[in-house]
Amino acid sequence: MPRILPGETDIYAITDAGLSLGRPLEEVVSALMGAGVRILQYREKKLKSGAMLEECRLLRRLTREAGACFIVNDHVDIAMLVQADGVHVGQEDLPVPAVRSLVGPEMIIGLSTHLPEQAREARSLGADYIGVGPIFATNTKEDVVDPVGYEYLDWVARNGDLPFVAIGGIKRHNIAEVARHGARCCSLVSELVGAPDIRTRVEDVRKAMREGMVG
Ligand code: 3NM
Repeated sequence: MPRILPGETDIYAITDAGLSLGRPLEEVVSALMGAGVRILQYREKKLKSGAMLEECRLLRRLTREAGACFIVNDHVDIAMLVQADGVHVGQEDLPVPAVRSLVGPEMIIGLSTHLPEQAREARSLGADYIGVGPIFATNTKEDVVDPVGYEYLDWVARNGDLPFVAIGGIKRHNIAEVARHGARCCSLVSELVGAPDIRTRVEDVRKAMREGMVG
């Protein structure tokens, strides 16, 4: 199973049923896989555990067929049950060392960070990569901290010692700038799952990101 980390690929997609224009999860994720997205995170807040488990089983199959990395948000138990490639936790979730003791050495652990102190701490805690955000304001995540802007991203790009993914309010129109500030992997939720034509949107986002990487 692929152990793909941010930095090894450009786009990191995250699911959100509420933003997917009423389309079934399978359709949304198949489109993302068809567009060549190589990391997919399952992030659903409103379902019961049993329903989440079923959805994760489906996504495990789709990502495996596509050779993509599959990460489950928050739910360590579900990640283990479906043999996901990784689990992603936030600062308020189960601490990374506790997650590591459950999942073993192989599973990828991602940690959301919002401050240099948190980024500095992440490696010693045992995280494999960090989320850096929210770069811009976003309505997608409840209880999100204030946008960190480019200041924190610049700091991580210069001083960070782990692979990182920029997240929060990233769109076609601003992703080139995010890349110019050092991001080599960006996570987008509403901009991808909310697109009427997901495949074309991924292509547009990639193209814009590459412009920022050379510019
Ligand atoms: N985590 P959109 S921001 C899931 O800063 C998530 O850690 C964030 O959604 C963080 O691309 C965020 O629609 C939501 O703005 C990003």
